[in-house]
Amino acid sequence: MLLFDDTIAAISTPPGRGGIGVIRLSGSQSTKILTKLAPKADLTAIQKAQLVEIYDPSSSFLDQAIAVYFQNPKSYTGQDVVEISCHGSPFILSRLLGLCLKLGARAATPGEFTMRAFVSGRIDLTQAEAVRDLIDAQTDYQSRLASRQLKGELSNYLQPIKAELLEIIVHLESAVEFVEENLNTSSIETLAKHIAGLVKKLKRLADSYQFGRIVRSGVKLAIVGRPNVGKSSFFNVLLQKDRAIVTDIPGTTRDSLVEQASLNGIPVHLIDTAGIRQTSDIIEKIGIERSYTAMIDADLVLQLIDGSTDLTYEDKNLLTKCFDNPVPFALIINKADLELKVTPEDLIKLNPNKITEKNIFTVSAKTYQGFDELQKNLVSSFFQKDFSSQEDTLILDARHFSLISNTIEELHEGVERFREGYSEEVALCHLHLALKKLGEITGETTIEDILGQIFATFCVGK
Ligand SMILES: Nc1nc2c(ncn2[C@@H]2O[C@H](COP(=O)(O)OP(=O)(O)OP(=O)(O)O)[C@@H](O)[C@H]2O)c(=O)[nH]1
Ligand SMILES: [Mg+2]
Repeated sequence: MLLFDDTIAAISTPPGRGGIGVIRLSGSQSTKILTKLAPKADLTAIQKAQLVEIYDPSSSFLDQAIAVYFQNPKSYTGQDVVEISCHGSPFILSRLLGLCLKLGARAATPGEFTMRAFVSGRIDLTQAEAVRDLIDAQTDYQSRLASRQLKGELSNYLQPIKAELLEIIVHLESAVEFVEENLNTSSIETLAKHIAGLVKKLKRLADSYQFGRIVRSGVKLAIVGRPNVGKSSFFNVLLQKDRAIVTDIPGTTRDSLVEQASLNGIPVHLIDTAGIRQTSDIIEKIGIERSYTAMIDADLVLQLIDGSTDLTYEDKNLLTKCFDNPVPFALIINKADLELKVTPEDLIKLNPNKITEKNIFTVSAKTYQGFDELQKNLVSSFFQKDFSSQEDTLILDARHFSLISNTIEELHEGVERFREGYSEEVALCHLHLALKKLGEITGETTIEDILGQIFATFCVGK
């Protein structure tokens, strides 16, 4: 077990000037350090903000600050914690931190406060990871999911599964102990059914990772099409700023442009590309090569079509490339403010196996019509289930996904060994492993190396 008998200190607010800057201390020396810095601090004022005068013990008055003392175990880390909110001058903050270190604290490493919270049992590992995700969240949806996990949503989902698995194991262990013969076929099938129920719940979680991964790291969306169909105009609408140059001259965009945006709370990396056509212009040719590369690298390709004119050879040629590309695609009929010459039905007819109503959107980058629908449905239309509109528990973390997949494998293995007539000990071993893997998600069973890796991804002071 990790032991934390030293006191750590860090500046918990971001670098640079600010209205307020916070120094945080955690450990048994926290109050001693506070009284050395602020001799008049009242240590009986627990969890109460108090105005204190901070002195450099060897010289002079430093700043007026608000100090709060959280007595253990009722603190973020479960230890004595002191937070000093002083004026947000980088100079004062670094001087104050220097004094804390001189008075016996050690500089905290990234995530060390949260690691202490985990080790003292204040939060489990999924909640600790949620703290990091909440700080890193860049969209409203990401932050909502992180706060749900912080409240223990994933742990609560897993808890009954773990309890049930433990019950199965205990039952089997006692059967092994007291019954001489192997389990009979009907008992094995009852067990298999029971385990299949657990696997179903775990599989639902594992399946949600396909979407969760995207919520966490974002989707790469490549906007492609022949020249002048309105790719750059469409890109600008999604970005909500006039980023790409738009003109009525075909071949305006020469090089791929990448910008970050958010679609219904999901982060997206939008790529505007050069219009694809036959050309002898060397610069344009290089740009078009990049458009093809963007199509291959993307998570989702959006082929824009100018709905106000008939489909051209170039449109159809590019469509064939979309069919052959392993990346999923959607077709956007643009310029819907004009009379439409291309309808979704026309496109579906071209290849009903590959084009369905689900992957066609009709919009106007001029009047913005159709964009609400597109924002709402574009990303989720590529997943079996619309996770974004539900309050379902999602997994976003590769670590959780891998442990849940391992658990499912061990459960399958266990049942198979029983069916194949192996000794109960062998089959039970897989069920124990399954339980261990589940425990690793919340941190009940874990090893220090993994903790080090997880907390290293945090910021200092958290
Ligand atoms: N009426 C109408 N015109 C549009 C719409 N979207 C784009 N346009 C016009 O179509 C022309 C081409 O738009 P762009 O956004 O530059 O097209 P592009 O596909 O990026 O073109 P390239 O960069 O040349 O490949 C411009 O004159 C736009 O104003 C739309 O929804 N409706
Ligand atoms: Mg363009």
